[in-house]
Amino acid sequence: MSGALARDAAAQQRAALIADALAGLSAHPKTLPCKWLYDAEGARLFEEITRLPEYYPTRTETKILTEQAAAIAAAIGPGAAVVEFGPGDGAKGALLMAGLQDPAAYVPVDIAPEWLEGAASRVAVARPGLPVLPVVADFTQGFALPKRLGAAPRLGFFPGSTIGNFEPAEAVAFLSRAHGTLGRGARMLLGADLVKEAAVLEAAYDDAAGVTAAFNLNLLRRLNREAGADFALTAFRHRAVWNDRLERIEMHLVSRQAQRARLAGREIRFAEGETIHTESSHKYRPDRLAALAGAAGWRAAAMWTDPAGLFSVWLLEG
Ligand code: AVI
Repeated sequence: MSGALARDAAAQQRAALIADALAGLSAHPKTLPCKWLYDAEGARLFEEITRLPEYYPTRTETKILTEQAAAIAAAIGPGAAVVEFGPGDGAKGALLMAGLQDPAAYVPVDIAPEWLEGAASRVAVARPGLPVLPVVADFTQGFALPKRLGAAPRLGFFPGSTIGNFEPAEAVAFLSRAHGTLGRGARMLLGADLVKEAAVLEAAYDDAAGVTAAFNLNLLRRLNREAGADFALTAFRHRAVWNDRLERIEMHLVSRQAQRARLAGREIRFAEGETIHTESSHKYRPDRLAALAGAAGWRAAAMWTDPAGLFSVWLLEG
């Protein structure tokens, strides 16, 4: 990206952050979209979270992909063109691609080109000679696939239980849009975290080392830096709570006291104990996940899990 284009993109991003923050912080209850958790520091903290002893999803999904690699490859068959939605550091993409029979191509899709470079080179190392065709696009929206894929059977790959960060209706919309992007006859390999005891879930989202707390509070630091806000970081604390009715973990920032903050020239008031809801991480029961996929036009063809039943990896057919 040229310097001018990068500055334009940064200005647009900042305007969108301010608009979301003003809307979310004037709502009742207050809320902020979780996508804003991922500035450079947020992305770094999230990587650290994935290695925490309490945060089982990454480790468990990786174990399923490793131990079930042969079964997954057999179910997918030869020649697949794999389209990964938001590849992160590419570790899971590399793992999947290494096990597949004769894949046709790997297509990592992300709005942030810097993420794509890392993922692309990781997969290139895992599978030398494989065409790697990165696409810069917002993967939550429709986008065009590279023409070079030709008629190769398409496999979407959406690991990490990122599907859980969507509201269920948004998850259906995403899965159905992905279906449209991948085309008729496509399949999708999807990672989804499963419902389990509240204590295990709450520990995973409120670790003893305080990394998840730092990840959540970093959102206020970002608003101070990019949205002209003046939040006092020590005046808020992190809370992770299991919402049993909605079967989701919620992350909140709790105001320790009655206070006011300014953001983009506007005043925002907080009562003592009032919260900003910053993220939901929905957990699924297998039947609910199958129904959600079904509502988006997919049929569950196979599901792999770990012996403790913590996490699930699904093969969906279009
Ligand atoms: C990215 N996403 C799947 C993570 C999750 O588990 O919902 C984000 C996260 N938030 C706190 N810890 C991890």
